[in-house]
Amino acid sequence: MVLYPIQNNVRNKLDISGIWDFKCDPDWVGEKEGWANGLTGSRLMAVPGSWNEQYDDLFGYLDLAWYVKKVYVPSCWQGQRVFIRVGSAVYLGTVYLNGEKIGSHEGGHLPFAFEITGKIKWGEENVIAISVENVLKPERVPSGNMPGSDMSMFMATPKTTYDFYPFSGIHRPVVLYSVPQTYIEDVTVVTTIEPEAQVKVTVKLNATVDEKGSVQLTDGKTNVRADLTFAAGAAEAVLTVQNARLWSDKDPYLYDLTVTGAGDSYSLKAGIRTIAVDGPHIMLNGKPVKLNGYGRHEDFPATAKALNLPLIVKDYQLMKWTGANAYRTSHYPYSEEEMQVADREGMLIIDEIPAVSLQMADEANNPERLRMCLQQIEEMISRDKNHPAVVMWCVANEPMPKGFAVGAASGSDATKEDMNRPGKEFLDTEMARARELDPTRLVTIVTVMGGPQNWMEQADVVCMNRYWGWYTLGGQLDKAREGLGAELDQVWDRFHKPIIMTEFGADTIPGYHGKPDVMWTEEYQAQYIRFHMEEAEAREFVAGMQVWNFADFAAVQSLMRVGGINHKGIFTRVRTPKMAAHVLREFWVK
Ligand code: GCB
Repeated sequence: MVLYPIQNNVRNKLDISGIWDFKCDPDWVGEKEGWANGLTGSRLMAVPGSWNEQYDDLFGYLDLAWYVKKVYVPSCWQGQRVFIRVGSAVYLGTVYLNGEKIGSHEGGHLPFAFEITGKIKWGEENVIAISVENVLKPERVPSGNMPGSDMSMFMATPKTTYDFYPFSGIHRPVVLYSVPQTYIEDVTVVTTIEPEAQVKVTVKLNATVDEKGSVQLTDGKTNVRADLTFAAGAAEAVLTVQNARLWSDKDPYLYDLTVTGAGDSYSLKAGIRTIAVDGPHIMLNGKPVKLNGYGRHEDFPATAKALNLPLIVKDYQLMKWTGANAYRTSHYPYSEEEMQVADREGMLIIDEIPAVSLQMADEANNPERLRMCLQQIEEMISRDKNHPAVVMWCVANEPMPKGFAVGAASGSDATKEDMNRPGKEFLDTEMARARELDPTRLVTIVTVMGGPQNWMEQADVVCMNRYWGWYTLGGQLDKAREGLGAELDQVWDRFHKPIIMTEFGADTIPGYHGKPDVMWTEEYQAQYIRFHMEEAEAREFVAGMQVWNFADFAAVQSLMRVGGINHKGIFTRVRTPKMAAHVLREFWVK
């Protein structure tokens, strides 16, 4: 059901995004008053879009709202099963058809679909309503409105525990799609390259039937085909590809894979590649690769967190101009459309669930949060498992330890580690689940500066967010450089695993200059980036440098964030380069 909907000669797809009717429901009366049948006193709202950036009076609105649209379902779809699918609704979305509640989904940034076959009115308009609510709550992932949050000093309003604006609404397309009565529910593609390139395809039907089918891989020159014999709805085939052209960041070569069975057909792109670690290296197709690039956000004026196709193309152009070959989907899975672009353009993706800055000391809420994280891990992996671009699953960004202090150096001391055992259990459970679901990729968590080091023990790659020269030793670049070097060496000595610096950055107001190069100037950011790159180049075990952030982005309003913006971007929010972009080019465009 999570398979990306496609149009082919069997399946149908109708994108019903556009301008919808919209109304806020701060008193939660909509369901009782039948708003699912239509809204009175509504206003226009773009879907996809975040409501907060479309109207100023909705900027701070983080509550319940309704979207309504009337649509025909084409009568030629009769006889097929019809679904409604929402690409992302932050945080909780509930779908209604012709006034009847169909289903709800919790957790933003991941798709959900509900079958509506028996409920459609053929030959007339159907009323589709989607209510979305984004109340910040301590037990949610990510969390908000924490009583006495450790971070409250930084985060003024709204009360997130994380450093980006909690944009709300339907952020990705809403589509109707249809499939045959018996249909292909899931396809899993796993590739190996030794001793010969093989593509293993596992297919699941929605019904436990015995059927016949086939799988075909082609690039126009090579054609490999195998029969599929479904037993109780499941089948598997292994295709051996002679003289395979492998997928990599430098040559993102894709084949077309088509699966047929039980009268259904589904196609996707497949790249043949392997990913592993070996000592200090991350190995792509058996060769060391560095994951250089950025932490990013889905963020832009007016569109906020919504799918913005021209922006994706533009951002890829700019990332490539700086020489980047990788990024992390900080701090939530990005759109499916963007993951398709990553496959085609050869970006190496660290794919992250929305578990950003969970406060591990708040043990009362951890069981509920863990349940949500495990759901998000399952949904992310089932959505993205067939993208060759995705090489690593990240199951937490900066989980916050007990006794966390800003500016503290990374601690290896036993007391800190002991005190933080419940947090470690939480994170180990997440990593184990990700590995169980997908043993073919790397698994990691991203740690905060000053956190307990043993939290990183189970990660395949040590991913560290460090702010030497910003939150620690700000304005003292020489000392910061020493601190960074010493910490990198110590972490390597302890774990002997590849290290990626998944964040390092300095807030920089575009056009703000200074000599001497003081904090917030473009010169300071350029020097800060330069020393990090030099320290990394001197160490083989640094397997990637990912600057925080690719572009300035909307944060919450606080004393730390000028104009409500996190200014650590290498590009501004509207994508003009700062001086530091040229420094990155020196290191990455070779
Ligand atoms: C971090 C967080 C990121 C913030 C960044 C900052 O460590 O992971 O979400 O935006 O620091 O700029 O403070």
